[in-house]
Amino acid sequence: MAQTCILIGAPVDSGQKRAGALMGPAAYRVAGIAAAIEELGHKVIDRGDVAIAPCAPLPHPNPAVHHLAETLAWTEALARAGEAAAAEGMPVFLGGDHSLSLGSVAGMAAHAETAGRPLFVLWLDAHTDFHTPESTVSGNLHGTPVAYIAGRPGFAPFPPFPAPVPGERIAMLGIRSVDPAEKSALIPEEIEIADMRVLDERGFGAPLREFLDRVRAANGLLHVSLDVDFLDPSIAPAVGTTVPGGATFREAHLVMELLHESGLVTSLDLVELNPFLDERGRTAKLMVDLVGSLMGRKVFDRPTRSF
Ligand code: 4U7
Ligand code: MN
Ligand code: MN
Ligand code: MN
Repeated sequence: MAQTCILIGAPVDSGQKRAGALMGPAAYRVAGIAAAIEELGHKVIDRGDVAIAPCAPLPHPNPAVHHLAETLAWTEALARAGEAAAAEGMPVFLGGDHSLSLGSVAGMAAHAETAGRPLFVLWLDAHTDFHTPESTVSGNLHGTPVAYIAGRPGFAPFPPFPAPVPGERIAMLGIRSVDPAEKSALIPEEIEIADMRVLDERGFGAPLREFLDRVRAANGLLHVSLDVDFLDPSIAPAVGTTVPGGATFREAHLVMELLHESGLVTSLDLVELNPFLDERGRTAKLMVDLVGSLMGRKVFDRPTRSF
């Protein structure tokens, strides 16, 4: 089915300390993201980059937390831009570090409330991003969005998350780095975590299909958040937080192909690309290629003889 994709540039880099993530939206455009989607028969509207005004510093009881005011401003601006875009088509957020999902998913949650449909979230990441600003040791707020989305306390001065997403509606794939404070907070949660140990044994297809069946049964909206570090660093070096043992080229494409076949995805984040760390644009190009699979590129247009 032809869709309208709304590209929203989110040059956010306040959620971590390494410079370069703000070049992400430009790198996706240079790598041809619009053409890759249009060539599959969809319409693309590029809304350009969202911007924030200069911010006065905002202190936090956890002294490690940095760039709180900027991250708060991005959250509000992206929630607004995302909610407006969701009424017109499928928002695709071009990051920017993962703190942008504090805003993108807040916008999708507000949209889901208006639509009267439950929001589901698929987190494709090496990390669980389940810190709160109070629990983070690094102070990097790109490690917090899932806790915000799930409605964990400890997010002042952020606005309360609109309609927190219950754990049963969140799934994580690719996990292989979890801090102690995140682990203990995740224990009582119903969040489905397919870590790499599980995926090595079961593959990516089966756990993903189970989650997609639940989304379909609930007539849910599905937000997918794709962190570059979900991928193995050998194929995707342009990220500040590389963790060995990630998804391979084919595993990642399979995930995207299954998502396409499900027809369920209603919004997407592309996060954590740091073009300054890339090798001749290969990571940006791979991410665009994965978007192609998510939007319906396949080897054959009809089912081939089954094996
Ligand atoms: B990303 C970390 F300590 N947990 O809090 C932290 F390991 O968006 C990493 O998934 C967070 O890349 C990674 O800083 C955030 C660390
Ligand atoms: Mn992340
Ligand atoms: Mn990560
Ligand atoms: Mn990262």
